[in-house]
Amino acid sequence: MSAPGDNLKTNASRLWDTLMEMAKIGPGIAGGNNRQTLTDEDSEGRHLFQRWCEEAGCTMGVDTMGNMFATRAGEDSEALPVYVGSHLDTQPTGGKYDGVLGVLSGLEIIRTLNDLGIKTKHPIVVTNWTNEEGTRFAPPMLSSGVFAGLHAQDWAYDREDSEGLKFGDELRRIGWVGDEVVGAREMHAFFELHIEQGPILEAEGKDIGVVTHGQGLNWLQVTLTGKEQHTGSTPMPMRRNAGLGMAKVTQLAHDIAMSHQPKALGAVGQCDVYPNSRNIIPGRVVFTIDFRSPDFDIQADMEARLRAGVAEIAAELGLEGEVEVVGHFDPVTFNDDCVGAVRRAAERLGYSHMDIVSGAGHDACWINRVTPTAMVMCPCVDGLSHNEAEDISPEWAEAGTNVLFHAVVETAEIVT
Ligand code: HGY
Ligand code: MN
Ligand code: MN
Repeated sequence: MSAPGDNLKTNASRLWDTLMEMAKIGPGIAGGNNRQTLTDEDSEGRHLFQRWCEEAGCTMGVDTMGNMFATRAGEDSEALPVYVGSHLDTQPTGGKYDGVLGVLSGLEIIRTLNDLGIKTKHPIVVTNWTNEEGTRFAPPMLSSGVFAGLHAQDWAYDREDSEGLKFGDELRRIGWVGDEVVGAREMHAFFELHIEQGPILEAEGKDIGVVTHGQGLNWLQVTLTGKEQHTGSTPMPMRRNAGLGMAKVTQLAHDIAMSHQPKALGAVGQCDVYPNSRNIIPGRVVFTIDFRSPDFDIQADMEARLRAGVAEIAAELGLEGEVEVVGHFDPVTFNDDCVGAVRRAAERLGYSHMDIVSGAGHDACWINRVTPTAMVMCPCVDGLSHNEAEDISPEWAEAGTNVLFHAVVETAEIVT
């Protein structure tokens, strides 16, 4: 395949301005974003993205999970498109770049191809996957998971947020139920640019991460049920304290992850305590353990030990214990050819680069099941993400977008 000349670059200042425009929608309270999936702010961001894509001559398709597909036509209408994208939804205290860089860098590729009058054999499709974060509606990567056949749409539509609102109802409410059958689209390849969300690239002084693998993820939701009682007048031995159980299981999850260093991570990020009154012993707690590992066996061991530990702690404290898997995917190996295109692009463009395993989950982890897929990563300051202070340099955004541009265009095949 003809590789783009090393002089082919995207327009870094236009990309940066576009990122800053999108960041104005669903602003956080500390400089980041709160544009959670299926909120009015999400819809506003979608409309802005659609307007920009249509101004760039793309046609927009939307499927029944709200996934957005902006197509730039190719010269060969029979050729399957090369897809490029990520997600526009953010965490409640998210940054301006997590996901958003991957969508808007795809738009920048279209704009650059238009500027340069370059035609490609394969169409190119810029994609926004609905509900990558999974924070409002678990699991993460929900809609790319439905697209890749991992989840049924009906099951996804029934997912509820903490207020009991259903995914399908909220998608209808914001007016983004598309008419395309989800998963019907066929792809030639998929590429995703994403900030690393960890400290490795910055610490190693590398501008580009060539992502060869992705960690596996396991979200275990634990429900412990004891008895609401007066905190002041109930003798200690008589208590069935679900809050104490949560503390013990939280420590257990940490200890299990520490026993598999450096190939495991574990934490509790979300918990609900009922009735959450200062002078009532918690009668029920619901909390989620986020386990990660690049190793299948470690992932399985962590879940087994956690389940056994919950049973022991529940018995010790007189609680009922329940563990439900609310998010899961196995460790991922990305496609060699696509990874090679990313690596060649970094070399051709002269960017410092290294192979890396993605710590975070991404839509690419699911799309890799249905088409050859690879990811490009750029550093983020102090490795910080899922925090409003998430930050990247314009130079890192530029490097990541240029590498993505070359990998996508090489795969889409320039037609001279
Ligand atoms: O949880 C994740 O890894 C992703 O950021 N949703
Ligand atoms: Mn993300
Ligand atoms: Mn994220």
